[in-house]
Amino acid sequence: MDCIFCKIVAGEIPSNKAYEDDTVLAFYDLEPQAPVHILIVPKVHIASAAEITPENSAVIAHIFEVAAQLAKEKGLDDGFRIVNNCGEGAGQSVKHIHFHLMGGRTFGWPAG
Ligand code: DGP
Repeated sequence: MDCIFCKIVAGEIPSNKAYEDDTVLAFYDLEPQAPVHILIVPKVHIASAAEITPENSAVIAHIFEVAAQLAKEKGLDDGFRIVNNCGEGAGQSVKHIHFHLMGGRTFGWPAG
């Protein structure tokens, strides 16, 4: 499958890892939008948040546990943002579900 994040998970494309276990990989975003900007992905290929089902949602819950743990480890005590872009219209450029964990600055709402 021609999926860049599957290749990162497989180690075929290098990444700067922040966390890894049996089901999840977290690595630093190539184009950081905040002082801390980590992508958290399931190792299994799920194309987008629109593909979450009762059968695969356990790993999504686990991703949020990993996000909380990483936020603590990275000292994001003033707050952090978790973003998922779902679909091209929402700005999803890589079709392997991923959650942006961003912190170290203040954020606007709904954008910025
Ligand atoms: P999104 O636009 O939500 O699909 O976010 C995709 C993010 O993935 C974007 O912030 C840039 C990042 N990205 C794309 N290719 C690579 C890569 O090869 N390595 C890393 N570390 N990040 C990548």
